[in-house]
Amino acid sequence: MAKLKLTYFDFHGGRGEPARLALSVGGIAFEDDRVPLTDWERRKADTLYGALPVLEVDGQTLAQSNAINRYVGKLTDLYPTDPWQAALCDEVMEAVEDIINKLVATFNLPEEQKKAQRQALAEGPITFYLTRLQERLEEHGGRYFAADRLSVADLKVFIWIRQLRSGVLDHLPTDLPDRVAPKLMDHYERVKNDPGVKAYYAKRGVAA
Ligand SMILES: N[C@@H](CCC(=O)N[C@@H](CS)C(=O)NCC(=O)O)C(=O)O
Repeated sequence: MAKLKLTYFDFHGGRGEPARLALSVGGIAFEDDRVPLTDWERRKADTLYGALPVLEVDGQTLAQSNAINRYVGKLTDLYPTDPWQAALCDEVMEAVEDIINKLVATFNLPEEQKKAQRQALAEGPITFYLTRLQERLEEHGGRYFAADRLSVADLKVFIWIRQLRSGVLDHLPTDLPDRVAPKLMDHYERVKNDPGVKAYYAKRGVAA
């Protein structure tokens, strides 16, 4: 088995968390390199595109979160082998990237502007993406986003919704997913109660 090192920030969530979670759920050993935010400026120049996550595989580097998710999904049997189901899995992961990018654009705004833009995002694009993801879930059987079984797409949606509900993003109502996408919340609970997901959070001493 290749030697894996996954580097990402030292918090529970974000673009690197699905791969960390997938490797843990799949029982694949990896070096979990968690970068404190205070070290980032020093380490940024050493990364391929000046951003995290990055995955090292036997000393070779892979960047871009969804490329990493697909790769670790294949290692852990959390990525569909059927080409169409794999494409559905990809679609959902890219959709989550789109909405994450809209949120990231608010991170460094002055407080009043951030508040206004986040409120507008909550009423517009976030509600829209939650609704559309819920529709896609239902179109594909209602349990999982692809191949009727857990995949990296489910983990990525779960982690995004976990972040929305956590309150770490100021000015976003934490009950928004529950209000606008109840069936997506059933999916959230399904993923949260997966034994591998539960074990991951229990080991880190945080609520799933
Ligand atoms: N398209 C990239 C985006 C990576 C990215 O922007 N990562 C953020 C953390 S989620 C980052 O490294 N931010 C710090 C910086 O840009 O200096 C991916 O999907 O991996």
